[in-house]
Amino acid sequence: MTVIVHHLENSRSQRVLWLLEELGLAYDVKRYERNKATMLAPPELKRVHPLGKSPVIEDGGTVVAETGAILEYLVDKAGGRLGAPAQREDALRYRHFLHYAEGSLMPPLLVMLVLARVPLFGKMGLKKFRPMAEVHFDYVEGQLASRPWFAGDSFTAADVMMSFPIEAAVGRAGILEGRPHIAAWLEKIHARPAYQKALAAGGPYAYA
Ligand SMILES: N[C@@H](CCC(=O)N[C@@H](CS)C(=O)NCC(=O)O)C(=O)O
Repeated sequence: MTVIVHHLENSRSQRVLWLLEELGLAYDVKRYERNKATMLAPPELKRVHPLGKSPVIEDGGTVVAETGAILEYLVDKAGGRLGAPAQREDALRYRHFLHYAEGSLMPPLLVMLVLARVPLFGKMGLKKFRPMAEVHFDYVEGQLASRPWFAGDSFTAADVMMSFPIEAAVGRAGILEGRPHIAAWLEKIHARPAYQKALAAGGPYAYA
């Protein structure tokens, strides 16, 4: 069954296209543009899922929303490829990063995005807030200094999951200075043929 990806330009759903390419699963992309003034998704997305956010996929009659849940669904569909590694420590790290990406790393980036748009006090808020975000950026750098991929020695869906917050952090917070392992990991993922194919399939993506 061909998976339909409801894909919003310049968004987290780029990860879904990338994983589909890595897994070699058949998919069609339904593209949506953001409202130019609010940057929100268009109302049509609410017809697919009540949250009206992207990504959302349809597979036959099944609708799945939330990136982490979608990636797990696709890994299952591909018979477990690029999913949890066999070794216990790697499998635990795999699960950790699958949740950490949206659960812990994205929230400070969202705060920074909002503060950057607040006139006057935003700048001051950003300065106060920055050290809290730095804890995360240093943590990620330390993890990538210890092993080549987030779960261990092999590329997994956890790397796909971590791509958007890291790309967003580079764009919003300029995190690469003094963090060579994040920079090297980004170079590696961007060079993957599946990543490049997904970029071509998805259209505008300001973070690559
Ligand atoms: N945690 C959710 C977040 C979904 C989300 O907020 N998606 C953004 C795209 S980056 C969106 O649809 N924004 C448009 C809007 O909120 O209207 C996930 O990972 O799927």
